[in-house]
Amino acid sequence: MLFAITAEAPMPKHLDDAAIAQYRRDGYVTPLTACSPEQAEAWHQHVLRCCAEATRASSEAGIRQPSTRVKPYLLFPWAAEIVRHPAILDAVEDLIGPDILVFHTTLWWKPAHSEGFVPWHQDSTYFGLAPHEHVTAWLALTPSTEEAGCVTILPGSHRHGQLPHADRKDPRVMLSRGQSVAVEVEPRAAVPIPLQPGQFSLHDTLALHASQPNRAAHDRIGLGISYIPARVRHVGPTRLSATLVRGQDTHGHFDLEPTPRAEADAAARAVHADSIGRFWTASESIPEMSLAH
Ligand SMILES: O=C(O)CCC(=O)C(=O)O
Repeated sequence: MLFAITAEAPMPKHLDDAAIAQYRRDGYVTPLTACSPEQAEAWHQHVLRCCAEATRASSEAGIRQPSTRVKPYLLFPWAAEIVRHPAILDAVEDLIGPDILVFHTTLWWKPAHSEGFVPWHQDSTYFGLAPHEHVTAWLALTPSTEEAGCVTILPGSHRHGQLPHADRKDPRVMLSRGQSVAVEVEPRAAVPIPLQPGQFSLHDTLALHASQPNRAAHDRIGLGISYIPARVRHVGPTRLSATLVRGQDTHGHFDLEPTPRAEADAAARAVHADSIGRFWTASESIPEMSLAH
């Protein structure tokens, strides 16, 4: 008797087939659970302890993104734990496979009753990565409701490919250069992504998304974590760094970053400064990247 040998798709670890199909079709999937509300609250307290002072000082100086809110997983062991959380990595693995790097992370902090907002944009615009397989996980540490200005997404927009972006000179824009997609977006087609603390969403790097000001009485705080499969490379001349969080890196497209051993100690600060320094250097050589987050 002859047997046909077929390669079976691996069993999903977190997402079911319907969720994977939704991600491929709509460019996002939500809500998913990473951890308990108590764990999210513990991380929230670390954010307040480690990042509040820099956030206040930067906001007074007109800096949109203080450095402790960019790649915090290189400075703080608690943030290194978040980006390695098994429930998040299981879901990401279901989409991009088992060899996973963290390329970037932004702590998105919208104070209560504040005017800051995020215009429609695609993450792909400012990362200079190819192919476009990067997945953003957005993890809520406080309630991210419509009133609090949760992330809103345009379903299916990832299928239009890379769209042109332009700088937007509006001080309320929370992206570092005020970048915004240069096409009209029909707001009625947009879908809000409310999340409770400990829940996360996943969106495709080409999916158009935005968020409104925080009209709620509480700060809206979450982390946008950029995961890439190890096969993805940076297209510019600058050699960038990234963190291997699962599997193996047999491609060597990035210098691998170490895990912080102590909170913002000298070694962690040096690694962090080197990593974000390279990122800004790279952004000067790639026109799209110059619109960096
Ligand atoms: O947190 C927000 O409001 C925006 C998040 C975002 O643009 C992202 O995670 O890519």
